[in-house]
Amino acid sequence: MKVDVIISADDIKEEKIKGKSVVVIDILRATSVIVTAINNGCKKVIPVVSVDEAKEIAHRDRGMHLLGGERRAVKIEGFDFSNSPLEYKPNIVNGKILVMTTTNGTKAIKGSTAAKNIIIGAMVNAKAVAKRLLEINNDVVIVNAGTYGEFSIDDFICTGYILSLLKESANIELTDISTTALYIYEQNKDITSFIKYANHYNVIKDLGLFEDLKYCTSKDIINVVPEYKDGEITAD
Ligand code: 3SL
Ligand code: MG
Repeated sequence: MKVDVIISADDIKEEKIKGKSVVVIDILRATSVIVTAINNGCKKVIPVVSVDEAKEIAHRDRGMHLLGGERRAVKIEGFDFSNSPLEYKPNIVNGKILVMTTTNGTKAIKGSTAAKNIIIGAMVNAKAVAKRLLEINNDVVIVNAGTYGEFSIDDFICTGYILSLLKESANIELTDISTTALYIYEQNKDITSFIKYANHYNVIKDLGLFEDLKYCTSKDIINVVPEYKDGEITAD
């Protein structure tokens, strides 16, 4: 099993992901939201790139749909929820469909459609993601959503954690960038010692969202592995 890494949504190339199993990671905060919502009973998540598309889908049946996401890290006007995973509680999401648009995360998911499978990963479900990848046993590309088209430390360290979990149970072939992600994780297993240097970590911190940061950097508190297929994210 070969594992490669793409560093931002803007760097996805079809030839790099075609036929591969992709894991999309945006721990701050889109994929942490998706994993949490699905774990809390959300029927499915529909990721879209634009605000207008999200509103158009949700307004087809406003009672069934929740509108969630962000622009510049804050709630979008007319939306029900922001991009804080802590808002997606069981009593809010159970049985509902979440239509979601975020700056980088939903863009990375929609940009990965040439892949064989698209798995939604975060720190909160990393162990479950690694287990699923071992079951699938296909070459993997870990797509980091990044931030505004740029490399983001937060997604990269989560990538390193997933690589460390894969390495524990399988003989994996690493590209140089995968080796770098693994190395950085191994030097910073507590996560925060390195993530604190990420620009986006400090954007969320400056907004006072300390609980979001604590939650999104928690390892393995959720067992579900959401998967994107035909425009929707669900879990078995
Ligand atoms: O870019 C994204 O997809 C978001 O997760 C960013 S934010 O953390 O909600 O600002
Ligand atoms: Mg992010």
